[in-house]
Amino acid sequence: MLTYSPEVKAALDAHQPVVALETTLIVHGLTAPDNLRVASEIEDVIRAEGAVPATIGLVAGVPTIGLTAEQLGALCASPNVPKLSVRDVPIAMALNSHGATTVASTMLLAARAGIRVFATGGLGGVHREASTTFDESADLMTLGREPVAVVCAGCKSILDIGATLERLETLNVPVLGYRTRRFPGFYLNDSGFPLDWQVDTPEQIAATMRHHWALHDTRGGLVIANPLPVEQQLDPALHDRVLAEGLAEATRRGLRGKPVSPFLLGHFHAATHGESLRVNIALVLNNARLAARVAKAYL
Ligand code: PSU
Ligand code: MN
Repeated sequence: MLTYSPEVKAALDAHQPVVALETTLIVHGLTAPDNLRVASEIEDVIRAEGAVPATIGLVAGVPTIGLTAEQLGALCASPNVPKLSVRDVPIAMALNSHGATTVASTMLLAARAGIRVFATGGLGGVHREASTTFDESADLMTLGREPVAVVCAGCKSILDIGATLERLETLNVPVLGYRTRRFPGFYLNDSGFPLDWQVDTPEQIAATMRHHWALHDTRGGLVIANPLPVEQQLDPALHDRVLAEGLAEATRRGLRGKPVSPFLLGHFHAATHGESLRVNIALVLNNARLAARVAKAYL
């Protein structure tokens, strides 16, 4: 059902540390030509830490664990590559479609491949006005099910962060602040919401993973919340202004469902003249570095 790159297959067989990476972030969250360069920078950070990156996506209907540079290039170059959530994966397989995987569908495929650590930018979550639109990312449900630790900079600031944290609690998903007691706000170091738990080392994270899966028969994910250092964050005043404009514009356009997150990220990148792009790239690299250290500590 899954295809592996030779590098990832060899690493998994030899019980070496492997870090999963998603493709929606690359294909829909960033733009050409930055996206391909960033994809390889993320992989380089993981290799430099002594772990093996496994970028995940669908190539002509085949779920692929460890896309080659050529395969990633094809996903980035093909027009209209669908953003695949968990429920879309079997359909894309049946139709031999390319596909970019989200946090949710990357977790699903990573779990099937036996990969326990995954680095991304920000989680999906409960959208603002979800009480009328019901728009809650499948990332949350999937965190409740699939045994993968997701290293992220919190959830995207376009979301209802308080509601997202409440849902994670309901779903029994541990949320660990890495060297912080504040939930990070993606572009911002601090979302304004407190966390119950802080951990300070990859070993503490790995020990939590072991206990979680021992208690739950290897079911359910964990969130490792890894803030960008405050000096690298987006200027909070600029952030708040651009966010308000973007939300108003998304409403004006009547956007619903899958296009909402890519639209708002694109709006940020344009309205901040690339400053949010710099921050987005920095936080993903920061997460990749920590994820590699966690994968090594978990062995
Ligand atoms: N993090 C980023 N950029 C992104 C995403 C995460 O820095 O584009 C993607 C992830 O793939 C996440 C998705 O799963 O946004 C959430 O989309 P939605 O809200 O439609 O579930
Ligand atoms: Mn949605």
